[in-house]
Amino acid sequence: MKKYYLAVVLLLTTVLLASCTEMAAYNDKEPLGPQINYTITGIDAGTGVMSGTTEALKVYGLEKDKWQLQTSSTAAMTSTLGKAIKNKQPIVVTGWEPHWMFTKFDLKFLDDPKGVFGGSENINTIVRKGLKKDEPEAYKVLNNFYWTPEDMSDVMLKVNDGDDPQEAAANWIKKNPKKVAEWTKGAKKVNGNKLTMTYVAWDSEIASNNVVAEVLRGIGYDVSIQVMEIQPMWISIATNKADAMVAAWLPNTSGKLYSDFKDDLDDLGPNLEGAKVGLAVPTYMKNINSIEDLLSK
Ligand code: PBE
Repeated sequence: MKKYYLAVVLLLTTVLLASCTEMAAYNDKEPLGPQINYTITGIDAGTGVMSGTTEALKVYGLEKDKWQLQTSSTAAMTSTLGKAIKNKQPIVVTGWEPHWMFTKFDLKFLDDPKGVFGGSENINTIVRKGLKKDEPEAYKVLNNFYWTPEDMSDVMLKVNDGDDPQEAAANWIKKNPKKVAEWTKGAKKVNGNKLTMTYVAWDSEIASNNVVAEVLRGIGYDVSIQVMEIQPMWISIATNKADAMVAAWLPNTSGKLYSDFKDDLDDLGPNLEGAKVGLAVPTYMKNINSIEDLLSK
């Protein structure tokens, strides 16, 4: 009987030790690839940052070097990132800004000398053809909507801290009456006209979409917001199934979808400037500064 217990204890210790070595902190004396199984932690398939990363794997020769991209979701990616950072472990993620991951964690974008992810981006507001004629007041507000990365981050952080998105949006509106007054300037009140906005459940778009929807409700619209995947979101506007979206990352990240659908949309231009997309790592990975540094050499 005793022997049996001893065997169990030994087995458990081995399992524990094995999981400990797997959870090792980042070692900058060793190549990075083997430490993280040559894996970049990604988000939902079909997004611009995922296509960009797939392209980067080819362009930088990372694919040949065994690197791969793991598909998941924003929530799973940020949770894995948070755990890695807590234990100073190595990790490479698909990153973008504005996002609270850059506010909550010490992260840096990796240099992209081959320009796969492009530079600074805008987020544009896109509405369906005919909205200007059918709902001129909503069109005015959507056309005027413009805020800064800091504004968007404010709302995102509140939601990340547990606020309900609609409530976080309403609070931001209360605190920023001047900005909101500029967006609603010249827009007349309406009486419960229906409006549909579509969005993808990225933290950035949960913030922008809820703020714009609340502002439109403020002038009397009955706004429904519908969450969907990225491609259906673009199709919903191009086929007049929905009225507006505020989530077009251009020119690069949503560039392919934009060129596919641009003839069937009304592009109202940037609602935010200074967004960015790329690969990111925690700052304690001091010797990893460029996508090229991922290569084993
Ligand atoms: N994102 C957030 C999106 C656009 C907004 C960077 C995850 C994408 O990659 O398509």
